[in-house]
Amino acid sequence: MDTNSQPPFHETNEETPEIGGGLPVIEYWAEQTLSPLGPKLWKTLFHHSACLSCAWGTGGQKGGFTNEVGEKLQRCMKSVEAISAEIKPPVPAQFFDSHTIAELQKLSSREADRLGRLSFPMIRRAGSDYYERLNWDEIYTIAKAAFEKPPERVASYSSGRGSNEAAFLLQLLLRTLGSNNLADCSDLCHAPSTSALKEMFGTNTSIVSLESLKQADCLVLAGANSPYNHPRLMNELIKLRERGGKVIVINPVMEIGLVKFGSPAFPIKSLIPGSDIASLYLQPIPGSDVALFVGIQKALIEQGQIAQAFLQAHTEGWEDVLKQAHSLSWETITSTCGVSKAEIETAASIIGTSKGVVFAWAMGITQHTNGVDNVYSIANTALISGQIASMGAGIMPIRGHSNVQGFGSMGVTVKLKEEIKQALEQLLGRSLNLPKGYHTRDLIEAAEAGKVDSLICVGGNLYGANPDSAQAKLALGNIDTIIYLATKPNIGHFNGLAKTNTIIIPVLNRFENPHKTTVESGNNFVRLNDEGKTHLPKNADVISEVEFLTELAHRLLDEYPVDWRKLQDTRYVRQLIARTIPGYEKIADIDITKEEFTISGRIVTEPPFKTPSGKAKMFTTPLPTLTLPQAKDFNIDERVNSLVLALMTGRSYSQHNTVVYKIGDKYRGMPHRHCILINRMDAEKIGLVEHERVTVKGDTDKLDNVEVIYGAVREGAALMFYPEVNVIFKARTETRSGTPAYKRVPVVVYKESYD
Ligand SMILES: Nc1nc2c(c(=O)[nH]1)N[C@H]1C(S)=C(S)[C@@H](COP(=O)(O)OP(=O)(O)OC[C@H]3O[C@@H](n4cnc5c(=O)[nH]c(N)nc54)[C@H](O)[C@@H]3O)O[C@H]1N2
Ligand SMILES: Nc1nc2c(c(=O)[nH]1)N[C@H]1C(S)=C(S)[C@@H](COP(=O)(O)OP(=O)(O)OC[C@H]3O[C@@H](n4cnc5c(=O)[nH]c(N)nc54)[C@H](O)[C@@H]3O)O[C@H]1N2
Ligand code: SF4
Ligand SMILES: [Mo]
Repeated sequence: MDTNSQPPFHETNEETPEIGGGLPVIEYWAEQTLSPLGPKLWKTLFHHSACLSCAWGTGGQKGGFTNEVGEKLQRCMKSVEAISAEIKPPVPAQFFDSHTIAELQKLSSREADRLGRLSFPMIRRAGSDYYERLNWDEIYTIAKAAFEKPPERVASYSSGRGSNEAAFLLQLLLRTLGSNNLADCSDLCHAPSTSALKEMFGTNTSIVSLESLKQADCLVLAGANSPYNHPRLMNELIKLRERGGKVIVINPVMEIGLVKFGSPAFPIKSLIPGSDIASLYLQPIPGSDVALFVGIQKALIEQGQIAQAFLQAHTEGWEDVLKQAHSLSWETITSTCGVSKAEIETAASIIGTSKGVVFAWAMGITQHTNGVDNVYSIANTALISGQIASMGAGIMPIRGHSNVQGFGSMGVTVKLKEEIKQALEQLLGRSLNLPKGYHTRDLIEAAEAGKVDSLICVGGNLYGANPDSAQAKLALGNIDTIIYLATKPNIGHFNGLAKTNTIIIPVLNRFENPHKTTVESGNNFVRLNDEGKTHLPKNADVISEVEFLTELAHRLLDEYPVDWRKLQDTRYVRQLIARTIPGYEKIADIDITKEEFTISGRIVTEPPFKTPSGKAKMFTTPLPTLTLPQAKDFNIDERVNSLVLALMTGRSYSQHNTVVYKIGDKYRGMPHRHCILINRMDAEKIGLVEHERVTVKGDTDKLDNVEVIYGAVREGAALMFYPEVNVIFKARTETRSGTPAYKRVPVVVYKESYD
């Protein structure tokens, strides 16, 4: 660390390693390579398809280990983790005959995933204690009847692992039926980024390419735990530091891998000693990033680092944004964000004096009731400093699932782009005046109110991903028919049961499909996945997502507006995509040229922006009022010694969203999932010592017997893992995007038995 103003929040426990990444990563590769599944794993790694795991993106036609700019050895252990889970043997057929629903409901996320691959369709009928095998005739009969219900009462939910082709077909099917209820996991994730970027820049995604990032000499990384969730971004940070650049990390938790990271991509200089990552590490109060960024803006003004000419030429609304930063007092700013003026000034002077700054962020920014304001405030900072729209500078939301962005581009969203709407209208030969549509939270609420009859889930775990698990269960239980398309069993299949019929359709994944598919990375690069073969035994009764969706559509709509069965050949889907989806023109030739491409109109290396006026639109960002309830508001006995904290909920080292691979998180010193990471000072306030067991209570439920772990988290805040923690709190959402405030959950912590 090359800052002297280190805040006092960095004490970790004795179990925590000194660097992120490092040798354990290599040990994991070795362990997996030597396991019985090792040969299959390596075959899959070399298959020409995109990495399953995160949206940073690699693989595709250039081979499993090459990224879009041709660099080799671009594959991290998270991709191994994801593949290893997918190449597991099938769940034995007799397993479901011999385990009741009640037994299945007791499985943890990890146990459910470890059962193996799903390899035949199943149904759980109303009142039955079991999932039983089902034949395709009956599946389509039930599914057809379900989706013939009034269009406003049918819906879909999707998760970003499927292909662009499946996503396109899903939205075409729903919209042809007259439904706009296309809920998607992005509603729980980057929807605030999409919303803010669309308004400010006229585009929904990152405007920085990987090539451009490589020219930056400063990266601001806010609310992203990249060593865990986008590990190859760490290589870019290491290279940036090596060329003399600076990294500013903004995160209430001092994540060890953001301080020092040992990367296997640089085996000698980095892997064991570790490379310095953060030049400056700021630890704001959870949910206060707007105040911190307004503080940076204020310091930029005071340091004379405002790009006045740029603002005048290329932006609108800048006067009010500058006025806000100017007029807010330092006292208000620093007391809201909990970061000192000196540190904020240091951040501003790094940003003001760097040649190219990229501002990147993830869930620590979006999952708040003011997530959209958070994104505005980051983009305002980029604009004010003129650090945008040139090579090496700009704004870069770091996306989640490996094809979540592709789902959005294909129109799987309740906020359909005007261009896509018009193209669909042409295809349908009628106007598409669809109702508002349910995003994920609206879907849960509507289902709870009995307004949804039928739901198709293309991947994901709607039950496990939502806050207030009891509400999610109840809501899903009000839906007549739910059809889950999935590769692996998860807790949602057992707890998210429909009222009448719950059907699980086992699907092929990206490297097994009998046809080619495509996906889009967070850096706007489209990759082509070759055909593949499944390792599942010959008698496995699995289907591709594309085949299921087109067959269902054919049975519902015959040949309107397209010959659906013909679309089982995905080349035709790509032709439709080329005609319908802005920026995707090049997909029309991809089957012939094999040329993967950057979507046109996304990357901005010089103004104008993509808004109608060509100017970026700036918005002022009110500072949040970050109060917490009092212990008595949680209805606990006042004699109990307790502490109210702002709980951040997120991912451990070895999990992918709701799917847990390993129970511990060694880099945070958390030995299992039933831990709360808190600051020692907070623990001592109520007489706790490390490893003691406490109760953590939210506004819906509590978890008992939670182990206290001391961590480098700032005072007043704490961290726990989802999906388990989702039982204890209700959704408070960002109103413009519907995204739940997973990163600032008010909880009370106490010991159950006090005399
Ligand atoms: N291996 C792996 N890779 C993944 C995933 C996975 O589960 N496993 N999930 C994928 C998906 S869908 C997503 S969305 C991404 C998620 O990637 P991330 O966004 O990196 O994941 P999170 O664990 O949610 O945590 C984000 C970080 O935000 C910090 N944080 C919490 N509150 C605040 C705040 O108020 N302000 C700031 N500045 N920081 C805060 C937390 O301390 C944490 O370090 O990763 C994707 N990649
Ligand atoms: N408390 C809390 N809750 C959160 C978050 C948080 O940070 N804190 N993060 C939120 C975020 S960012 C997200 S994105 C959501 C994630 O929510 P989801 O996307 O709904 O959940 P996943 O756990 O990614 O879904 C995993 C399942 O997808 C299925 N699957 C995997 N591959 C395929 C495939 O190729 N095809 C099909 N059809 N199915 C497949 C498997 O059955 C697997 O069990 O969770 C959200 N929930
Ligand atoms: S960083 Fe993401 S895309 Fe790259 S190999 Fe790792 S999980 Fe896959
Ligand atoms: Mo996500």
